[in-house]
Amino acid sequence: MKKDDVKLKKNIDDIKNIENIESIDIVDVNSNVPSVSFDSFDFQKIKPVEKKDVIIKNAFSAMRFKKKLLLKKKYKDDIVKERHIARESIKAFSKSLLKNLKNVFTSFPFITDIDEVNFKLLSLEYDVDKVKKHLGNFFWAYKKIYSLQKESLRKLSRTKDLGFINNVKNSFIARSNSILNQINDSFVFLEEFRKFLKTLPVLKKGYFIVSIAGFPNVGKSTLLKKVTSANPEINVYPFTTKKLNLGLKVVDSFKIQFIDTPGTLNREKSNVIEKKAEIIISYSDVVVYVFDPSFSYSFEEQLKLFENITLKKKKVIVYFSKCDLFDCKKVFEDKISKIKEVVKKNDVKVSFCYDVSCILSSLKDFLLMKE
Ligand SMILES: Nc1nc2c(ncn2[C@@H]2O[C@H](COP(=O)(O)OP(=O)(O)O)[C@@H](O)[C@H]2O)c(=O)[nH]1
Ligand SMILES: [Mg+2]
Repeated sequence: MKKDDVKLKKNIDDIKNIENIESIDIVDVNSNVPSVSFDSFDFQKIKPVEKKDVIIKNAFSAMRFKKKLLLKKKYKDDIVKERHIARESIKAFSKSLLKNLKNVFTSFPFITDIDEVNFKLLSLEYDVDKVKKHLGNFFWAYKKIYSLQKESLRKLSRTKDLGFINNVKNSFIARSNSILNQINDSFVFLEEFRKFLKTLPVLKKGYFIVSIAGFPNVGKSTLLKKVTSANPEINVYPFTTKKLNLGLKVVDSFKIQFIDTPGTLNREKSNVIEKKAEIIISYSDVVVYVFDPSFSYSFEEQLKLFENITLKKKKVIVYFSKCDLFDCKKVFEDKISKIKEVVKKNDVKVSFCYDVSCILSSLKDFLLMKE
């Protein structure tokens, strides 16, 4: 961790401690097969980043509400009344702002707390230093508004000057607004980043990673659905899976997380979606490679991608999909020898399956092999 990272993290931790914010809740899974040595941060739990104008609007309503209550009270004289109302208004306004700002930097994961798989995935699309800068901006605004509030309340502790009282209150509001204006870009950036984080798989410690790979539309998401209780998007259009869908399954004593990778094409220069699939495959204990007998991608193309995947030296289950529509054994009769040639050439362990029960029993065999 760089020096300023440590400082920022410490600052954020301090704030969490001071204000009794619940610490980040990480799924803890005990397992006898710890193939993954990390838990993912639960990206689904990050709270939405409200728009700056909404945060200001909320602060104004909190202030008005407070004022309404205070106006009903009796006061010794007008000065005491105005001073009290101004002080309480500042408190209500800043409390609302600070709560919203704090929500942001305490609900996002600290970048260095993100597991390495997801760190690599997010680095494909985001400049990590930029993310840190934007998160830091929220922390900066929090500190600024907090001290501005203290300073304003101090100024109002004894004064008897009505004009001064109003000035201090109005200038507090204007300066808070201007602080938030300075970080306007960070509101927009972090909300977009949050939506992106939601597409990352929440990996579980102690679970084997089994990725499902193959061309778009071959039936990867359908297979994930058949094997686990996950509910991925299934569509006739390729590239439906932009998200990395994850499904959990316990097979005897083996805890497995299946990850449905985005459609991988066979290009020399891969795009972000394909790079995501590559990262997941490189962390997989086993890869299920789906061959589609409808050949909307030719057998040769599918074989080439299969060959690329065998270069990663993972154990592979070759799964022939859509066998309810096609007589897969017949369709692949003269092709399976080509697949076997690739297997032999790259010296990988492979099992051939036409249904889900074969996939599960092959997985057990492969995972036992590992131990
Ligand atoms: N009949 C049949 N259709 C399938 C099967 N697997 C996938 N499909 C269909 O093929 C299309 C693409 O499937 P999908 O799982 O989204 O493919 P992905 O892009 O590889 O995830 C969808 O219309 C599915 O309903 C299968 O085993 N049998
Ligand atoms: Mg899919």
